[in-house]
Amino acid sequence: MTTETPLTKHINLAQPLAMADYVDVGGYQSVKKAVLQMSASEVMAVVKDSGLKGRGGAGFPTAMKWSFVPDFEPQDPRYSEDKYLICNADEMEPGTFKDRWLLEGVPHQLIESMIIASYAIGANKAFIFLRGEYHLAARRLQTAIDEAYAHGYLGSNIQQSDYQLDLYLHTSAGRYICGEETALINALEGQRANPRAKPPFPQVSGLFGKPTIVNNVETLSNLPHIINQGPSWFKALSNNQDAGTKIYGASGRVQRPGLWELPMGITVRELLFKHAGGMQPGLNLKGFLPGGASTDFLTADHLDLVMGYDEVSQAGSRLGTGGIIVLDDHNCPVGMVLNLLKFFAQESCGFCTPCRDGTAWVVETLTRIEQGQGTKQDLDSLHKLCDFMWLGKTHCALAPGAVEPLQSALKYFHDDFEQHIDKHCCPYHGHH
Ligand code: L3W
Repeated sequence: MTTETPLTKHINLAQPLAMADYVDVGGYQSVKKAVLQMSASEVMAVVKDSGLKGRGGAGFPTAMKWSFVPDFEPQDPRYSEDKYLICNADEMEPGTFKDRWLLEGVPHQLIESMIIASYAIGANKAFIFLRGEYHLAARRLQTAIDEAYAHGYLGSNIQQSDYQLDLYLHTSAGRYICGEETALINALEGQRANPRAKPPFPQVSGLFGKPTIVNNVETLSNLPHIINQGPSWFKALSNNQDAGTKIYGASGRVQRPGLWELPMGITVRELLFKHAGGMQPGLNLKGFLPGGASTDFLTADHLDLVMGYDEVSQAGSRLGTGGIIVLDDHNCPVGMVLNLLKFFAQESCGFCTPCRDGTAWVVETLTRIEQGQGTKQDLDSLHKLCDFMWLGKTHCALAPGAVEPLQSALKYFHDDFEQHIDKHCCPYHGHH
């Protein structure tokens, strides 16, 4: 356990560190160490030992993902073909603002991180796929990229090594689904942002059909610190078996909504009551989504839950992005789920029927219930729709993600749904 905050200690939202100041606090040291003193496979081995897992929502082990990039023999014609690294900065999960903090506050850290990752996987071209609305981040990233080229950290012969990397900033056209890695790749190619079928996974056939690694901003931002300070240091940062820190967040009617870099594996209670200051006066915690809108609700019975990948999954939800969305006892759970499902319905790419029509049916049904015109059959329909939209029946994870808050609300807040139907109105109406 630790109080170290490697990812965020150099954040300055008013004016991020320029190259000279960033180098003064140890910035880009990891690049020199990696490209001048380590082989790509040594970098990969250090990251593997660190236990770093993806921070975008899925928690997939980072070095394992990298290891799927094919290592062609020199005589193979594919040996000299491009490989790509893409930073997924298309942050659009409701309740999730952690990457924006890193992008606006310490853009050089991301560039440094992307050089390390690109070197490890043998990529000479890398892209930042940035949420379209993140205008300030776009300006600050481009300034930092230009500085990195000017100081020999990007381009050819990085720091007099024979390693070359070009880094491009691409701004998204603005759909939630553009953050799904294969839809992102389609968007970057200039195609419509529908997800692709997996397999093949992007690690084997991604951008322009070439091996491609897509990693989240927060995941990548750990790399310089892992290279500089080693896997044991990284593992010791956490409270549980997951290594490192996590940027957790809290939104909803807590005293101090915000973002905090904390040891991986702190409890929900510590996050919501110590850091977010507890509930606003007169309100009680009724439930929460642990990591964005596409996770299952948990309740006040889960306050001692550890916010780690396995622990939250065992409780029936997912750590997701670690951005907790809080539901209080004066807010209508049906209204909250309706609001979330409207988002998913709007953001469905429309490619597969369960998602395109399922999310729309759920919105129609929930609207009826919220307005006091619902029936018991509507509740049965919602349960059936959860089944129709579940994993394995859809083209990608969007609809199953939308099902998570819905199915868990039906489970934990069943009485609230019943009351809307029995009383022919929203019982919370006027109590906000
Ligand atoms: C090779 C296999 N690679 C998995 C790789 C895969 C990907 C990574 C995770 O969605 C979740 C989603 C949202 N061989 C592999 C493999 N991989 N199996 O591992 O893959 P996966 O399928 O578990 O998840 P995903 O499709 O990447 C991510 C949830 O995150 N979410 C949303 C987050 C949104 C943001 C944002 O807006 N910034 O973070 C929150 O919980 O619902 O379930 O790279 O290639 N056999």
